[in-house]
Amino acid sequence: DVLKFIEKHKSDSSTSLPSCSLPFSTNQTEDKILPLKGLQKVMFKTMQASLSIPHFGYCDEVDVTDLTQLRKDLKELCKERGVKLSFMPFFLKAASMALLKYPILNSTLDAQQTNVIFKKSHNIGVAMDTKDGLLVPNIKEVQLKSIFEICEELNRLHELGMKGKIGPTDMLGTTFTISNIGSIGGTYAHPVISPPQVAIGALGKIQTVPRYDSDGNLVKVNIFNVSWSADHRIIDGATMARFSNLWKSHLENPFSMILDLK
Ligand code: CAO
Repeated sequence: DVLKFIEKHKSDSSTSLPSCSLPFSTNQTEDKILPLKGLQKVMFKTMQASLSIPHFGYCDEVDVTDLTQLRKDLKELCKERGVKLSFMPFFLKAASMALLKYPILNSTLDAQQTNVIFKKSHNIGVAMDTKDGLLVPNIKEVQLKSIFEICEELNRLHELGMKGKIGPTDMLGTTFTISNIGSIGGTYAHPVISPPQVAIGALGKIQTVPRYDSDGNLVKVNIFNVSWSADHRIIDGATMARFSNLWKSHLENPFSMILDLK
């Protein structure tokens, strides 16, 4: 479907703005009917297919106070090397490191739904709000990439997305997805799994809030909320929670990631 869409899309300029983003004026006198096409049609079909998956939801709060400082320190270095460092490369690398320990979250069900295929590559999809609407290109082999390489790849995809030029190679073979809806706003989400993947995480907005530290002192921290959805037919809640705990601990103690960075 994605391939067909991309082919059609090249010659179909009417898909350049998704109809869910079209503004209406207050003096609109009639209902407006727009056919579902292009990306929206693909989204309709994929999301329809995801209805057959029993979603298990799991949410938590992640303290990124130290990561905020680390990113600030590294941002200039990345700028000197020509790339913009956001939080995403850390979120993606931490996910890949946790997937190595809990590979069932990076698996797919075969077409007959009788075998679980543990994927060797961590091709992590990044939900992107692009010129054409929602697209989910992936960063390939995240398990083999440095944070800088992930950052470069994310910059490349983001630039293509802004120009409406993401191609099929960047869209195919996704094994796990992260949706950073927090860059737009919001706290919690209920992300929808895109089959044949079995898990997805949605990240909320990073906010500065008061919390108690381990000594009972009120401190100012930067937190965001994560909402995971997993396919409960093959992933149990405890596995999801353990994966999330590991991912969270990498982000809350970003220096600990260095030990296992490839
Ligand atoms: N909370 C607060 N700030 C955030 C944030 C969050 N969760 N995520 C990113 N930011 C910040 C970034 O750090 C950056 O700050 P600076 O300008 O100070 O560097 C700024 O917001 C802009 O970030 P960005 O959007 O350019 O880059 P990114 O790598 O963080 O995110 C992308 C890239 C593609 C994920 C994002 O642009 C996007 O499209 N998000 C929407 C995803 C979406 O639509 N999900 C829903 C899918 S289901 O329909």
